[in-house]
Amino acid sequence: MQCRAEGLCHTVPAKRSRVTRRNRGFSIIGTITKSLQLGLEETLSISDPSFRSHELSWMSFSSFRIRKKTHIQLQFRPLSANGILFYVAQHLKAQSVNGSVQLRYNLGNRTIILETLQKVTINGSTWHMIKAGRVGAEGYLDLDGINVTEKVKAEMSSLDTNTDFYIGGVSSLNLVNPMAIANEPVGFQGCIREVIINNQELQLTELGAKGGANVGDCDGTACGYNVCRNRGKCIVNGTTFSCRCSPHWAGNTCDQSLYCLNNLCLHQSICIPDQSFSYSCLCTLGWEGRYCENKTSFSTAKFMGNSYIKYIDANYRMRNLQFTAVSLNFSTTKTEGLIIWIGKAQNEENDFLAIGLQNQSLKIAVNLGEGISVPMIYSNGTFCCNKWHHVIIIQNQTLIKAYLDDNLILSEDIDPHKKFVALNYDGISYLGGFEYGRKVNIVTQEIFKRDFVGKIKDVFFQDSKKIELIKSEGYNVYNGDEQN
Ligand SMILES: [Ca+2]
Ligand SMILES: [Ca+2]
Repeated sequence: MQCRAEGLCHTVPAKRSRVTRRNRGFSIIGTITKSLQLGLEETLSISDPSFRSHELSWMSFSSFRIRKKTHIQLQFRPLSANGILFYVAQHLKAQSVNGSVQLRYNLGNRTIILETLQKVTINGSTWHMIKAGRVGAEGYLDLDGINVTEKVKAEMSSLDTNTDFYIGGVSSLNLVNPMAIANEPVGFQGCIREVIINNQELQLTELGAKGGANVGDCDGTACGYNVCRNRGKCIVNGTTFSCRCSPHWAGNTCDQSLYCLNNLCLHQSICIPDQSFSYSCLCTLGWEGRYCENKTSFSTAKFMGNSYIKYIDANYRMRNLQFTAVSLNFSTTKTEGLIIWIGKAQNEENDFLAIGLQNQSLKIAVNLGEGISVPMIYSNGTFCCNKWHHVIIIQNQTLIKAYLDDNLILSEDIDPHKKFVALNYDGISYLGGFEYGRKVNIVTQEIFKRDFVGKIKDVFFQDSKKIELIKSEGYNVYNGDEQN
């Protein structure tokens, strides 16, 4: 077994994968093993799934939040003209109907159906790509680059689901809501690969799935779609595989950069392979230098882009979450950037209070509950040229006040009905950006465009004690004290 950089274990020989699975304690996954023994005696692991419509054939995955928006992208190679590709109740699905692709969803009042004009090839020779979803009530469906959209009068705009995500079929077809399908419910026949839901790719393997039945392997070998990463070539080797990696990549699945293989990055820094046949080290907070070999300390933090500080509020449990106050100084030369994000930032439902720059204006965004407030923008400031600015944000239930350089620039009640009054930030705040690989525009859902580049100092959070930035978690943050 070998582990990828992000810590996901990837088992090469299939027999061992069953042991791993048993250790994880999923019982329902046993059905996949059974079907594998039935369908593919030689190949024991699924590297690229295939589904059979004459049997109940499906894979399931733990769902995550898709309430406000749902974006599904997947590739499929059909062998029949009807079948469920993706299903989650109550009630959203992309399916293939008589060779067209349909997206159906129902937010509570009526079922909306989008259907492609073109038909898919059903002889199993062609991979098709679907991008489908909805934002609020407005849906779109794109098959191989040709788009259908549907504007809907939004009486309802959120999708509440409580089932798993199903791929290729559903565990019990009589549970499928009749509104969600065109004819009798039928599973998909053919292969499916690269399923991405709200920027999160599902691991379509027996280790990645939560449950499933009668799933086969598309090419019938341990190779298949993307088993070898970074354009490596997969070579079948009995029931296992090996990868012939393209230049500059190494490891069993070609997921390790050759440049980082013997890197000299010190003190838990992250090795980043470089275009120019080299690498650089992203230093943990408190270290600097080419290989992060020099210890550093500072009170002014300098953010380079690709930098962040994550501050944990040790007193979170004692806080009155109906009242939040944050104060800090910043300077920058850029027109865009996230300065601070108070909140967990794990999914779209999490509360947050955020400050950043957009188009050289100060932008403040707050979510105290299920609705994202309209971001508030103050545009009279000019933030440039490394000039220091002082900003204070105060949340008192739904009343948001902001001061810039001691002038009150904002005083707004974001919800006079006071439906949600507490900022449940889970004790977590980010300065300048998020963890490596978590892009600001994706995590913030385009509220902010990029990481902060500039300096931040004198951060006060909730009380009168200045935060010692250097003692937090962080990466790629440098000494920004004035003598530097
Ligand atoms: Ca395969
Ligand atoms: Ca809240």
